[in-house]
Amino acid sequence: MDLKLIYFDLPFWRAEISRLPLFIANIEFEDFRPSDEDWDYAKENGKMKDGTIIPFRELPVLSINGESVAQTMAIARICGKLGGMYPEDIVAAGKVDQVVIAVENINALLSPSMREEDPIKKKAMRAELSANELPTYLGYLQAIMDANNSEWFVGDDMTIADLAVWSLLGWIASGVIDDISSEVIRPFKGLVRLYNEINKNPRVREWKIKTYDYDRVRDDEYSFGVPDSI
Ligand SMILES: N[C@@H](CCC(=O)N[C@@H](CS)C(=O)NCC(=O)O)C(=O)O
Repeated sequence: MDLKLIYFDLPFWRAEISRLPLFIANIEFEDFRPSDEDWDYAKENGKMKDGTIIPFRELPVLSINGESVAQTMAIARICGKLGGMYPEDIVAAGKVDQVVIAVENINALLSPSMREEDPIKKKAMRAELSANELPTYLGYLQAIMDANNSEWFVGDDMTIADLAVWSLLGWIASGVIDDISSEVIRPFKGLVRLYNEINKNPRVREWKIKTYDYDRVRDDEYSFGVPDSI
Protein backbone atom coordinates (compact mmCIF):
# COMPACT_ATOMS: atom_id res chain seq x y z
CA MET A 1 0.00 0.00 0.00
CA ASP A 2 1.33 3.39 -0.99
CA LEU A 3 0.68 5.95 1.78
CA LYS A 4 1.58 9.61 1.77
CA LEU A 5 0.39 11.81 4.60
CA ILE A 6 0.51 15.50 3.80
CA TYR A 7 0.51 18.09 6.57
CA PHE A 8 2.58 21.11 7.59
CA ASP A 9 5.85 20.65 9.47
CA LEU A 10 4.17 20.82 12.86
CA PRO A 11 3.24 18.31 15.56
CA PHE A 12 -0.39 19.42 15.40
CA TRP A 13 -3.08 16.97 16.53
CA ARG A 14 -4.71 16.95 13.08
CA ALA A 15 -1.64 15.19 11.73
CA GLU A 16 -0.32 13.38 14.80
CA ILE A 17 -3.58 11.46 15.19
CA SER A 18 -2.74 9.79 11.86
CA ARG A 19 1.04 9.88 11.73
CA LEU A 20 1.43 8.18 15.10
CA PRO A 21 -0.75 5.08 14.52
CA LEU A 22 1.23 4.39 11.35
CA PHE A 23 4.58 4.98 13.03
CA ILE A 24 3.70 2.98 16.16
CA ALA A 25 2.58 0.02 14.02
CA ASN A 26 5.69 0.25 11.84
CA ILE A 27 3.66 0.93 8.71
CA GLU A 28 5.71 2.60 6.03
CA PHE A 29 4.40 5.99 4.89
CA GLU A 30 5.73 9.15 3.37
CA ASP A 31 5.48 11.92 5.97
CA PHE A 32 5.28 14.80 3.51
CA ARG A 33 5.56 18.29 4.98
CA PRO A 34 5.10 20.91 2.27
CA SER A 35 7.15 24.08 2.20
CA ASP A 36 5.39 27.45 2.05
CA GLU A 37 6.03 27.47 -1.68
CA ASP A 38 4.55 23.96 -2.12
CA TRP A 39 1.51 25.07 -0.16
CA ASP A 40 1.01 28.28 -2.15
CA TYR A 41 0.99 26.14 -5.29
CA ALA A 42 -1.55 23.71 -3.79
CA LYS A 43 -3.85 26.49 -2.60
CA GLU A 44 -3.89 27.97 -6.07
CA ASN A 45 -4.20 24.74 -8.05
CA GLY A 46 -6.07 22.33 -5.73
CA LYS A 47 -3.23 19.84 -6.06
CA MET A 48 0.38 19.40 -5.03
CA LYS A 49 3.14 19.77 -7.58
CA ASP A 50 3.24 15.95 -7.96
CA GLY A 51 -0.48 16.00 -8.89
CA THR A 52 -1.88 14.81 -5.53
CA ILE A 53 -5.37 16.32 -5.28
CA ILE A 54 -6.04 18.56 -2.24
CA PRO A 55 -9.86 18.35 -2.25
CA PHE A 56 -10.69 21.20 0.13
CA ARG A 57 -7.42 23.12 -0.28
CA GLU A 58 -6.71 22.37 3.37
CA LEU A 59 -4.49 19.86 5.14
CA PRO A 60 -4.20 17.09 6.22
CA VAL A 61 -4.63 14.98 3.10
CA LEU A 62 -3.83 11.28 2.85
CA SER A 63 -2.88 9.90 -0.53
CA ILE A 64 -3.60 6.17 -0.46
CA ASN A 65 -2.59 4.25 -3.57
CA GLY A 66 -2.88 7.54 -5.45
CA GLU A 67 -6.39 8.38 -4.17
CA SER A 68 -6.71 11.50 -2.03
CA VAL A 69 -8.69 11.49 1.21
CA ALA A 70 -9.15 14.80 3.06
CA GLN A 71 -10.58 15.77 6.48
CA THR A 72 -8.81 14.93 9.72
CA MET A 73 -11.43 12.47 10.98
CA ALA A 74 -11.64 10.49 7.73
CA ILE A 75 -7.86 10.17 7.54
CA ALA A 76 -7.53 9.31 11.22
CA ARG A 77 -10.04 6.46 10.85
CA ILE A 78 -8.04 4.98 7.98
CA CYS A 79 -4.69 5.32 9.75
CA GLY A 80 -6.18 4.16 13.04
CA LYS A 81 -7.60 1.04 11.36
CA LEU A 82 -4.30 0.32 9.64
CA GLY A 83 -2.42 0.74 12.90
CA GLY A 84 -4.89 -1.27 15.02
CA MET A 85 -5.98 1.82 16.99
CA TYR A 86 -9.57 2.10 15.80
CA PRO A 87 -12.19 -0.41 16.98
CA GLU A 88 -14.23 -2.68 14.70
CA ASP A 89 -17.27 -2.55 16.96
CA ILE A 90 -19.62 0.22 15.80
CA VAL A 91 -20.44 1.50 19.28
CA ALA A 92 -16.80 1.59 20.32
CA ALA A 93 -15.95 3.28 17.01
CA GLY A 94 -18.62 5.91 17.69
CA LYS A 95 -17.16 6.48 21.15
CA VAL A 96 -13.74 7.03 19.62
CA ASP A 97 -15.23 9.45 17.07
CA GLN A 98 -17.04 11.48 19.74
CA VAL A 99 -13.76 12.13 21.54
CA VAL A 100 -11.89 13.09 18.36
CA ILE A 101 -14.74 15.41 17.36
CA ALA A 102 -14.61 16.94 20.86
CA VAL A 103 -10.93 17.65 20.24
CA GLU A 104 -11.96 19.30 16.98
CA ASN A 105 -14.51 21.36 18.95
CA ILE A 106 -11.92 22.45 21.52
CA ASN A 107 -9.64 23.44 18.64
CA ALA A 108 -12.54 25.48 17.24
CA LEU A 109 -13.03 27.17 20.64
CA LEU A 110 -9.40 28.31 20.54
CA SER A 111 -9.41 29.45 16.91
CA PRO A 112 -11.17 32.84 17.20
CA SER A 113 -8.61 34.00 19.77
CA MET A 114 -5.78 32.80 17.49
CA ARG A 115 -7.13 35.11 14.79
CA GLU A 116 -7.80 38.08 17.12
CA GLU A 117 -5.28 40.83 16.53
CA ASP A 118 -6.33 43.28 19.25
CA PRO A 119 -4.14 42.24 22.25
CA ILE A 120 -6.69 43.38 24.84
CA LYS A 121 -9.57 41.48 23.23
CA LYS A 122 -7.30 38.46 22.77
CA LYS A 123 -6.36 38.46 26.46
CA ALA A 124 -10.02 38.69 27.46
CA MET A 125 -10.92 35.78 25.15
CA ARG A 126 -8.10 33.71 26.62
CA ALA A 127 -9.20 34.52 30.18
CA GLU A 128 -12.72 33.28 29.32
CA LEU A 129 -11.32 30.16 27.70
CA SER A 130 -9.12 29.38 30.72
CA ALA A 131 -11.80 30.10 33.30
CA ASN A 132 -14.84 28.54 31.65
CA GLU A 133 -14.86 27.05 28.17
CA LEU A 134 -11.78 24.84 28.37
CA PRO A 135 -12.43 23.47 31.89
CA THR A 136 -16.02 22.68 30.89
CA TYR A 137 -14.96 20.69 27.83
CA LEU A 138 -12.03 19.00 29.60
CA GLY A 139 -14.45 18.02 32.37
CA TYR A 140 -16.71 16.33 29.81
CA LEU A 141 -13.73 14.40 28.46
CA GLN A 142 -12.67 13.40 31.97
CA ALA A 143 -16.20 12.10 32.67
CA ILE A 144 -16.11 9.95 29.51
CA MET A 145 -12.80 8.48 30.59
CA ASP A 146 -14.05 7.84 34.13
CA ALA A 147 -17.11 6.04 32.74
CA ASN A 148 -14.85 3.72 30.75
CA ASN A 149 -13.15 2.48 33.93
CA SER A 150 -9.85 2.17 32.16
CA GLU A 151 -6.78 4.30 31.60
CA TRP A 152 -8.04 4.91 28.04
CA PHE A 153 -11.06 6.65 26.57
CA VAL A 154 -12.53 3.57 24.87
CA GLY A 155 -12.01 -0.09 25.75
CA ASP A 156 -8.76 -1.37 27.22
CA ASP A 157 -6.27 -0.17 24.64
CA MET A 158 -4.91 3.08 23.27
CA THR A 159 -6.93 4.40 20.32
CA ILE A 160 -6.79 7.46 18.10
CA ALA A 161 -9.10 9.13 20.67
CA ASP A 162 -6.31 8.99 23.26
CA LEU A 163 -3.76 10.24 20.74
CA ALA A 164 -5.97 13.17 19.71
CA VAL A 165 -6.44 14.27 23.32
CA TRP A 166 -2.74 13.74 24.08
CA SER A 167 -1.70 15.91 21.16
CA LEU A 168 -4.20 18.66 21.95
CA LEU A 169 -3.14 18.71 25.62
CA GLY A 170 0.50 18.90 24.50
CA TRP A 171 -0.27 21.98 22.45
CA ILE A 172 -1.99 23.64 25.41
CA ALA A 173 0.73 22.54 27.86
CA SER A 174 3.54 23.75 25.60
CA GLY A 175 2.77 27.31 26.63
CA VAL A 176 2.77 28.78 23.12
CA ILE A 177 -0.85 29.85 23.36
CA ASP A 178 -0.44 33.12 25.24
CA ASP A 179 -2.39 33.33 28.50
CA ILE A 180 -3.39 29.66 28.43
CA SER A 181 -1.23 27.26 30.42
CA SER A 182 -1.10 23.66 31.59
CA GLU A 183 -2.79 24.87 34.81
CA VAL A 184 -6.09 24.58 32.93
CA ILE A 185 -5.46 20.82 32.52
CA ARG A 186 -4.05 20.08 35.98
CA PRO A 187 -7.38 19.60 37.83
CA PHE A 188 -8.29 16.74 35.47
CA LYS A 189 -6.20 13.95 36.97
CA GLY A 190 -7.21 11.28 34.45
CA LEU A 191 -6.29 13.52 31.53
CA VAL A 192 -2.96 14.41 33.15
CA ARG A 193 -2.22 10.71 33.72
CA LEU A 194 -3.19 9.83 30.14
CA TYR A 195 -0.95 12.60 28.84
CA ASN A 196 2.05 11.53 30.92
CA GLU A 197 1.56 7.82 30.12
CA ILE A 198 1.41 8.37 26.36
CA ASN A 199 4.60 10.41 26.60
CA LYS A 200 6.29 7.36 28.16
CA ASN A 201 5.28 5.05 25.27
CA PRO A 202 8.62 4.06 23.68
CA ARG A 203 7.36 4.53 20.11
CA VAL A 204 5.87 7.94 20.97
CA ARG A 205 9.19 8.94 22.53
CA GLU A 206 11.01 7.77 19.42
CA TRP A 207 8.62 9.77 17.23
CA LYS A 208 9.11 12.90 19.30
CA ILE A 209 12.89 12.61 19.16
CA LYS A 210 12.72 12.00 15.40
CA THR A 211 10.27 14.73 14.44
CA TYR A 212 9.69 17.36 17.16
CA ASP A 213 12.03 20.26 16.89
CA TYR A 214 12.18 21.72 20.38
CA ASP A 215 14.72 24.35 19.41
CA ARG A 216 12.75 25.82 16.59
CA VAL A 217 11.56 29.29 17.43
CA ARG A 218 8.76 30.60 15.29
CA ASP A 219 6.62 33.56 15.85
CA ASP A 220 3.28 31.83 15.91
CA GLU A 221 1.05 29.92 18.27
CA TYR A 222 1.30 26.66 16.33
CA SER A 223 5.06 26.30 16.80
CA PHE A 224 5.66 24.06 19.77
CA GLY A 225 7.32 20.99 21.21
CA VAL A 226 5.04 18.78 23.25
CA PRO A 227 6.37 18.68 26.85
CA ASP A 228 7.07 15.25 28.35
CA SER A 229 4.84 15.74 31.36
CA ILE A 230 2.28 18.04 32.91
N1 LIG B 1 -12.06 20.42 8.14
C1 LIG B 1 -10.66 20.25 7.95
C2 LIG B 1 -9.93 21.45 8.52
C3 LIG B 1 -8.46 21.42 8.18
C4 LIG B 1 -7.76 22.72 8.50
O1 LIG B 1 -8.32 23.65 9.12
N2 LIG B 1 -6.51 22.78 8.04
C5 LIG B 1 -5.71 23.97 8.20
C6 LIG B 1 -4.46 23.66 9.01
S1 LIG B 1 -4.83 23.14 10.67
C7 LIG B 1 -5.20 24.41 6.83
O2 LIG B 1 -5.05 23.62 5.92
N3 LIG B 1 -4.83 25.69 6.78
C8 LIG B 1 -4.09 26.24 5.67
C9 LIG B 1 -4.87 27.08 4.77
O3 LIG B 1 -6.11 27.09 4.85
O4 LIG B 1 -4.20 27.73 3.96
C10 LIG B 1 -10.19 18.94 8.60
O5 LIG B 1 -10.90 18.41 9.45
O6 LIG B 1 -9.13 18.43 8.24
